[in-house]
Amino acid sequence: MADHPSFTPRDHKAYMRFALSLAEKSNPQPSNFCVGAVLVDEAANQILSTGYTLELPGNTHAEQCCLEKLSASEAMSADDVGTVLPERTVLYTTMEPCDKRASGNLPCTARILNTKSSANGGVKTVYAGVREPETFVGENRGRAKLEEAGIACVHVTGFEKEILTVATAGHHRS
Ligand code: HJL
Ligand code: ZN
Repeated sequence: MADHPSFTPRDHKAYMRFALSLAEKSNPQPSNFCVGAVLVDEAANQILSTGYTLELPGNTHAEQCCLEKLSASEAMSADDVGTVLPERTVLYTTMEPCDKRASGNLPCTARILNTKSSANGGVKTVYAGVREPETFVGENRGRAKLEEAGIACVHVTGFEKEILTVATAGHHRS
């Protein structure tokens, strides 16, 4: 497993700051947001996986990279990644998971919901740093869908300005 930094248990701001440092690694584009994400076993206080926008080949999102890197490391299909998630798995992401993608690719909300059907119940809580700006797909219903399915969504405050600056670094300014 990759070497990950360690933080005080449930220090949400420290994990969010780490997610932001990952977002900064993403190559800015005019057509998406640069986002960072961290998948954590909250009971063991262990980082399971990390990801940032366009980290994996193709048009990939931060949360998608987190899940796909973990499934790849376990030599399993991305569809089955829920089966390796511990009981208290939580996801930190600088921007709330997408529910619609201009590209038509599978949204990250659907990927997260897909983990629910596994024995341990998949991702339990999503900690997000900002709502998604309405730039590309209008209002994001991801958070509402996650909450309707029993996945808690928590806003980690204090990084909004930095997160949005990093997220929109490749956007054309008018
Ligand atoms: C989140 C990401 C990322 C976005 N959102 N939570 N994580 N890039 O890694 C949301 C935005 C989509 C556009 C374009 N961005 O990315 O709505 O080309 O980037 O599929 O809708 O869609 P594609
Ligand atoms: Zn996404």
